[in-house]
Amino acid sequence: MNSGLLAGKRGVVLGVANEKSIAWACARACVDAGASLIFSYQGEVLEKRVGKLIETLPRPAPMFPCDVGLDDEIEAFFLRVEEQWDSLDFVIHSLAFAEKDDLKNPFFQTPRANFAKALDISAYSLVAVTRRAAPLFKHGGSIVAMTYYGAEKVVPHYNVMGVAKAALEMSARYLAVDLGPQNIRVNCVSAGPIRTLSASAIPGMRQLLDVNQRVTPLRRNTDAEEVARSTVYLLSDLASGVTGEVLHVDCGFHVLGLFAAEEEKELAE
Ligand code: NAD
Ligand code: IMJ
Repeated sequence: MNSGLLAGKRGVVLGVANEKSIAWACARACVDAGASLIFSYQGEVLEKRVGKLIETLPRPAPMFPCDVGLDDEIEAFFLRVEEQWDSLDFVIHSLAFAEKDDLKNPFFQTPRANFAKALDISAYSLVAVTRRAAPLFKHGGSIVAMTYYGAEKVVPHYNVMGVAKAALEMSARYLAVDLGPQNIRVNCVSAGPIRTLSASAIPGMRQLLDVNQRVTPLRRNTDAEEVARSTVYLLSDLASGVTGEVLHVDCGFHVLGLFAAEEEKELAE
């Protein structure tokens, strides 16, 4: 379907945990579009699971550990990438972390250490990874980071993750300016709510998805595959003039002021 858009390009995918991960949908779409990939995984628990998934791809792809909270692991990961390839074309950043309690309790209760960790893993990691990857982009490059509407407006329970995503989006803009002269583009994809591991234990997720599908302009929820196809676009030369952008792939939710569909129903009553 996207065949050829990424033909001959080499990319790194950060953030696959299981078959529902947005990173995994992106990986499949990238391979579909002709790219070669290297995967990272976080910790031994995920090694087996990510390994099994990679085996299902039509072409083999290496995977190496990378906890983005550790500079040494980022360094070791990119040394392994350099052993495989002499240049790189893209990076997909599809990871986030906040303590579970902080996605449940009121935002103002977030402890200092948890706030720092959420910002470190979810936002600073983009800066650290971009800095290490930049010298590998020998013919320009494209970086895409996953974000969410909770960066722009208050979403119940998103709390410190919203603050971290605001930092991620702004970091992407500063990185776009720093690296633009080297033809390295940095963009975000703001995905609508999708049932993944990171969204499963969230209080009220079922209701949110239910309301979301009734109120979005497209009258449905977003799926990981359409997020992946937009990611392929941003990674590809089709988006050669696009940097510092946040592309909403949320069935239009972000344009709403009031929930028009619900309003219509009430007005009709
Ligand atoms: P997921 O649980 O499948 O992916 C999250 C990933 O983050 C996991 O692979 C996990 O290993 C990784 N991770 C966490 N801490 C890490 C660390 N220290 N080092 C390395 N990796 C680490 O869930 P997902 O929904 O696919 O999330 C991917 C991205 O998409 C995240 O940035 C998330 O904020 C974003 N996003 C998700 C949704 C949604 O509704 N699911 C919506 C918009 C944006
Ligand atoms: C997460 C929390 C609260 C509300 C939420 C979400 N909504 C959505 C999400 C409405 C869509 C999912 N999302 C966009 C995320 O970025 C999730 C990040 C996340 C999830 C967890 C759960 C398990 C854990 N830590 C986490 N850290 C980050 O321990």
